[in-house]
Amino acid sequence: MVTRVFSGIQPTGLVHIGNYLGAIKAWVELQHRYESFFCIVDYHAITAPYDPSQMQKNIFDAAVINVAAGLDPRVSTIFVQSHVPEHTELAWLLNSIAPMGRLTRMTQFKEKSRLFREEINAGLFNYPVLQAADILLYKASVVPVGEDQVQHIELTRDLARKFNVTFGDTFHEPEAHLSAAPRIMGLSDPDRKMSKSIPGSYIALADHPDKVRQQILRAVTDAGPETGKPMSSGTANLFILMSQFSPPETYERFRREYNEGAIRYSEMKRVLADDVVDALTPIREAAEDLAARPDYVRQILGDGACKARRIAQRTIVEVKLKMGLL
Ligand code: AQP
Repeated sequence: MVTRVFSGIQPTGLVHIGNYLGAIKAWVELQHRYESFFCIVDYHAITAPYDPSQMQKNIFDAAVINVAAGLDPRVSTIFVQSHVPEHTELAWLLNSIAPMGRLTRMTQFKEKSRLFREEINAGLFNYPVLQAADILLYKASVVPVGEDQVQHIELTRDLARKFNVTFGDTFHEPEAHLSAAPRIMGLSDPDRKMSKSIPGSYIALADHPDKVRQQILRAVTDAGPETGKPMSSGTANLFILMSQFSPPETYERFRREYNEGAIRYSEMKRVLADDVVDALTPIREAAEDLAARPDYVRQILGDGACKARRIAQRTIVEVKLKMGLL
């Protein structure tokens, strides 16, 4: 049996370094080891308030930036969720075995319900079931995601197990694959995760170098290390970014200075900003080239949907047969 990788990204705004370090970087590595499916999950994106006139642009931009970051359409299947209708079909079938109580306890549902108090919809509540369908449709066993998604992958495992027990062996129980930096915090508020929907919290992969520098220089830290006190979340976040973007000797030098109480955050930020700019420049340039070839980008998504759909249709027939619907 081939090992398959599945993961997704919402077209909800500018893709940022949190998405990159938590998920996309691992996708780029794993695509050369396993059969890989990467999905722009537009049906997930409509569960929160959004601007319909921006949706197609967001989908296009998400495709561009992911390919620019290294997803290779020659080895990976890259497609848009709503182009493969079997995603919602399987989600409905899985809804019939998904426990209501469990969905009520999902952290993301609780957080987003607080955020969009006036707009809590059934789609937001059922979001994790659609996510389980996304993964199980391809019988994926490896799901590279950020830490915020682990609870949803656990639900996916449980739904796979329950389906297998109830209707006969069908699905793998997929595993979340976490990167070395699975939770990047916001730069303006390091107690909340970096998010597309929180302006000031993120650095977008396509940001201009001046903006990248400005965002890092403004990042919240603390007045300086205090003996006996744990490192503040803002400083810890900068060290995580440094561990990912800077050479090891740079990271070690600033850690030593922090331990000795001699660190100058302004200097640390300047060095980190240069290293982030160096890492992001090739991605931004590749994205500019790709954006100038919209037909090529649409062809990647069209080919991806055709390939994904062939597999998705096979799974749906198998599931419906097992559930007595065929
Ligand atoms: N801050 C983060 N640190 C590490 N990983 C992250 N991911 C998201 N934020 C971080 C991971 O990126 C992948 C794609 O995320 P998504 O677009 O599907 O959803 P999200 O978690 O809702 O991302 P945002 O940026 O926070 O979007 P909004 O503001 O629209 O809610 C996922 O694997 C996710 O874990």
